[in-house]
Amino acid sequence: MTQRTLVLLKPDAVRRGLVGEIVGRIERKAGWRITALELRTLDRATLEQHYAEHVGRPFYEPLVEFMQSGPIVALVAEGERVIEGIRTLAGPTDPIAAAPGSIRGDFGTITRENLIHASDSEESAERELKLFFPGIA
Ligand code: FUP
Repeated sequence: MTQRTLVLLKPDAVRRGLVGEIVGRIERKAGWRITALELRTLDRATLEQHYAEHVGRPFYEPLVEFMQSGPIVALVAEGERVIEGIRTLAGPTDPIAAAPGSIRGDFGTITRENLIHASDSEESAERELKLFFPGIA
């Protein structure tokens, strides 16, 4: 089943020079393709929409601040079961709980700075692709 998903390489990944490393892991999966990619700085309005489900949680404000703290890389990946697949490459939200070999497990320590966002379902992917890449969705 071919799918499309939205990936964000968060400000910590860009600051630490891990863009090539993370994009490389996505590119090396057989048959997956990156069909859009851009370095950009996010505004608050976009982040409020993106993280709407987390409004009111204690980590929400620091998360929105952190996501505006520097440029991110937004990309679209396409391929066989890519939504589930990139979530597997990323690992669980808490990088200490994430297995070595996953992106968060290999490079992260604290939950807020967990390097990567990837859509978690077909519905989220559709919504997030429209938000970040309205031209292609
Ligand atoms: P994920 O789907 O793994 O990206 O994680 P969530 O959608 O649950 O959370 C989105 C982001 O909120 C995480 F990537 C990091 C941040 N977060 C915290 O800072 N603290 C928490 O306790 C949970 C999430």
